[in-house]
Amino acid sequence: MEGLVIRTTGNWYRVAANGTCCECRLRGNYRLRGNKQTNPVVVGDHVHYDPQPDGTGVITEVADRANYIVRQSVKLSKQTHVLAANIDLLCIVASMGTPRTSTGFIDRLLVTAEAYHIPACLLLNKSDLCAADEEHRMLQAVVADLYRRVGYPVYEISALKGDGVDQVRDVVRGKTVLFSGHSGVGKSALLNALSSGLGLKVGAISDWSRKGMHTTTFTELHPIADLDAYLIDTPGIREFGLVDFHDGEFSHFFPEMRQWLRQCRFANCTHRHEPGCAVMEAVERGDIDAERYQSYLNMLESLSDESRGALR
Ligand SMILES: Nc1nc2c(ncn2[C@@H]2O[C@H](COP(=O)(O)OP(=O)(O)O)[C@@H](O)[C@H]2O)c(=O)[nH]1
Ligand SMILES: [Mg+2]
Ligand SMILES: [Zn+2]
Repeated sequence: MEGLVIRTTGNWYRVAANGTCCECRLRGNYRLRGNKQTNPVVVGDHVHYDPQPDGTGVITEVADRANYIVRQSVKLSKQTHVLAANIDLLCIVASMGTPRTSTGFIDRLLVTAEAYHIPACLLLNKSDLCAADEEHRMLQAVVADLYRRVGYPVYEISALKGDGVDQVRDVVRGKTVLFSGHSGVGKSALLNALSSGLGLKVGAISDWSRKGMHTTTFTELHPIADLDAYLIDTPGIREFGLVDFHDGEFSHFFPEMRQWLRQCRFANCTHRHEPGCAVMEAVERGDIDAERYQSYLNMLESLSDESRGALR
């Protein structure tokens, strides 16, 4: 049987096929691809499985992935954690209210999406709070403008009031979409607003889970028949480790930098301090946003920290 992995918990994989679900295990001698990945089967994987007499299944094959998105499972460890596979769109859910999402965090997710060739858009949720909060309103306007100028679609929405939800429905229609962002920004509330039948738990975040223990949380893919879509709700992400990156690459994952890269005096310019750097000149002219450039520098910095850590 062929099916789609919609949920993984420990050694069990829930596989959807022909409108039903089968709880599957991985064949005992299944060879892990590489040994750096902690999870061989993830949500979004297409698998082949053999039904067993007891109603469970045994996964015998995992189809090649069109793409996947990875994060580090533990900071500074070499192990990586694949979040999901075969994704058509990454929706970054952010909030300028509480909790406030930093542009640095948004940039890390965007760079990750660029690196894995996954189109991304930004959903600024909790827009209803703008009316009563001047700071929220100003911040949201600045952030929306920043990412629109880079070229990313930005939607200012309210999962609570339903504002902009129809627009998001059109964006996700027919796609497999990964929703990502910190705990508490409203991912589950948004998915519920997109599809009334879902009934996901909203706001049920206890203090200990905020501190990064993700033993009881899991990534789940929800088939939404009337949207012909698969929506993936992730547990809140605190850290997004930059894995599989090399120093010179980052600038290519900032769309607004790409056009200047070939004009730097040195072919191996890191755009930090080199004379004749076209990127730094573009920052000075305001053609590249200073905050985005700062994110770029921070990523270079944390990359070297992370690889130093991995060497220990
Ligand atoms: N004011 C406001 N609150 C929201 C909105 N969306 C979600 N919330 C609230 O934010 C909290 C976290 O929502 P939840 O969906 O659980 O966030 P998640 O951790 O990203 O899944 C809950 O108390 C929600 O009621 C919104 O658009 N406006
Ligand atoms: Mg949630
Ligand atoms: Zn340069």
